[in-house]
Amino acid sequence: MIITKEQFKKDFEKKMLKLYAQEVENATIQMQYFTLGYLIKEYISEGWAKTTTRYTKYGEKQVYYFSIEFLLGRLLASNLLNLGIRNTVKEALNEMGLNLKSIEDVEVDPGLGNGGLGRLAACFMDSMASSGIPGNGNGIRYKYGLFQQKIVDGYQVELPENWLRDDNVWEIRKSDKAVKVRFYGDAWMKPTDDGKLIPVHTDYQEVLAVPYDTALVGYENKTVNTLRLWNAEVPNYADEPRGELNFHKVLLNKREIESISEVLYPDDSNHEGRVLRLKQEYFFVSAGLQSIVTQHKEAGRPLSELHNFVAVHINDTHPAVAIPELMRILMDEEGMEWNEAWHVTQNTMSYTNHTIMSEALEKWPVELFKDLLPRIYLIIEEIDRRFREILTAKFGEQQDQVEKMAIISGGFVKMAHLCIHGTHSINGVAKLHTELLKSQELKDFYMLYPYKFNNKTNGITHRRWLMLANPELSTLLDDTIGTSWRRNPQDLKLFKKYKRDPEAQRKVEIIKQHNKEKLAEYIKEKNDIIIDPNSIFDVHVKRLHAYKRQLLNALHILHQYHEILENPNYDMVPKTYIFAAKAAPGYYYAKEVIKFINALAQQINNDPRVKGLIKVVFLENYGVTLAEKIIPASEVSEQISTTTKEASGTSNMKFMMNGAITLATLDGANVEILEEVGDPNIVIFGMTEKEILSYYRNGGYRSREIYESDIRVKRVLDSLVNGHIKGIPVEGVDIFKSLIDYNDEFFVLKDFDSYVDAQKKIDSLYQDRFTWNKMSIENISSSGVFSADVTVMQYASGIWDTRIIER
Ligand code: GL2
Repeated sequence: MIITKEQFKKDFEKKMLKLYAQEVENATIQMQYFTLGYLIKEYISEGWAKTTTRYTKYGEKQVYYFSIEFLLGRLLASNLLNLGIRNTVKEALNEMGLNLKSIEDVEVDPGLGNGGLGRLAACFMDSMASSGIPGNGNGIRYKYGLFQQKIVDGYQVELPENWLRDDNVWEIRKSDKAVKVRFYGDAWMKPTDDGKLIPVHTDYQEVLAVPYDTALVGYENKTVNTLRLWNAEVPNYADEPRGELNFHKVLLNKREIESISEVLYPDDSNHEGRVLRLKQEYFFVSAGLQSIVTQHKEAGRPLSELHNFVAVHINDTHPAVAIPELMRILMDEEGMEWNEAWHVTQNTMSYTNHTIMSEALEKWPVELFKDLLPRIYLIIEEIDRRFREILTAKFGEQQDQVEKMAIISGGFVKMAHLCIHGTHSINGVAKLHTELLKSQELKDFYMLYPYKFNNKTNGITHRRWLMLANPELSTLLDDTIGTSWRRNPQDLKLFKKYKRDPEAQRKVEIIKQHNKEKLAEYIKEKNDIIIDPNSIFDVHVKRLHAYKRQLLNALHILHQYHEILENPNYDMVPKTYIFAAKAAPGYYYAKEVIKFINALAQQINNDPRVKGLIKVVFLENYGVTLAEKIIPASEVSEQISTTTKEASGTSNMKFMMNGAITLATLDGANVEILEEVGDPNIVIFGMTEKEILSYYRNGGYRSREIYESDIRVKRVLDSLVNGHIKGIPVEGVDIFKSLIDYNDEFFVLKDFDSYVDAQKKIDSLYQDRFTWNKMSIENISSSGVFSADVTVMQYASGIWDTRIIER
């Protein structure tokens, strides 16, 4: 949009008066934030309304991205950016004596996601709007987002994240679009006089799903898409027929009903199998599908053509009940026959798999499922029965193969199997991951439905992760290669030819230095640790999980510590190791690793013998906002998961885009990063996929042998249990045991030697400034292909079959 500073100032003053009866000069920073937020929402609303009308009028195929998480991050800055008015607003505010950055810092970061999966959904939303794809999000409006993490005495403590405490300026409650979702009760097929069977569902509990819509503003285009998040509420019983009123029951159920959208499950790697989780899943899926079908009908379109107008994307298996739920709506409510309903459903739905970790694969006990969703269960039973027919036709006598692939089997409903059978497309999130799905985890299904499988490597939005997070680098890019990269991130490759240019190199280095200084200030303020902005900033930020191997990093730091203690003349490039990670509250081992890292930090940072050669920092409460501070200041990006375990990773892409050098195993999208930047511009270590798979087939390796034969490993591990590292009497022993007695499931010791070498390589590369800066520029300029704009275009053409309306 176009607005002058003068007009903006007028609007701002007027809005402030209206909201607070206050002159700008007397407004608190909170008032400034809410005034600006509401004003920007008004600016957005015209384009939003127009986009909605355009979609309905022209019948463009709509994508609905169903996801149990949307980790958006703060919206004020990104809305201003995408509207194209951030500079004008900044200057106008300045002239009024206000500071945009401080105002932006008032916004709460709504943590409606755990990590990569939820953040990917948010990047896709931004990219769909920016690429003119008619794409909507559908999810849950959790009252409490992911817990706030405090570190107390080195331990993680969780506090509730009440992000809705103050007003949320971005959402609009749409009570008139509320729908009802049914749980529990009895469902059966009742024979009719003319010999048919009709479904009956009685004694159910009804929950009112009220949508809250948030605008998703496209970058300097005319598209404003919608993220619809559902809130669970008690239905208004005044609307019920009198005979069915039962206030007492309703009030008793109030707590139970509201708990559905109360809190996000804080575990991203474990399927817990709790009934509340299944309730959440069905709740937002049913509500979303009901509203989609209603809209489709209101537009006067036949339901038999739903799939020509609507694509529903199932983000991981959490929304898998969308398959039987759409069947239910089409058959029970709209009277469609099974075969036609199945055709429409399969062609509407597509599914992304985000992990090969078996503990994360959802399966629900039949009894629990049947009890909560009796009608949906009946439909799944029928889907399973028909699927078994297909399987039997293929495998004949091999009943064990049929059983293995069935949807309901061994007393469980297997959601991934449901997704594979019930959709027309299944994709992995990086080349390696997709290959592993096809050759290992989902091999049987790949043999059955090879045409359904495809890869869509993840991506990130360069608007948030470069333009907003790293304004200085963005300006340098504008000055050097022009501004086309802002619209077409693949144009970042134009920067490549400057990799040897002394001036460009110097500027990239200065910008990194500024960002490091800012982070150093933040660390001083938050952790009261003084770090050297001239040291290497080596950064490991992501969820804490054994497979992500923060432990390998920490053990290496401990090893370096030993080296320094043993050799007072030890020479190394000073290094600051920065960690940030939340652990799932019930993930005991991960929390022990957090304590270990903090104990290590405490000891090393306060040991004068280390002479400042190493500093270790653990920043609390990792989330989108913190990532925006850390990533632009990073020089080494730790992507060191056990090969085969990280489906893709996305922070690896963000770091690369900000000029950090990736220190990585050949896992997930790291493989593709290597392909893009080339061998000299990344540091790879560790076991290959083939080696890992062969060890897994043969029951692992003998970690004790490494402990006994490698004196560095022995020295490190012994100091976990002999009191050398203070403050971890229990944790040290548990970690020791996990590595030695339980045979090091994630190959930490097996990769130790190669990691030590890789770290040495980083040090020597860093000392050669020309080489390092050149590598940094190579990384920035090769990062464009990892823009989510590229990824969503591939989804649009390869899966959803949507047209791009405008850019
Ligand atoms: C994840 C994968 O672990 C991660 O590698 C991937 O980048 C993201 C997005 O595809 O999905 N799967 C998952 O359950 N979470 C992830 O981050 N939480």
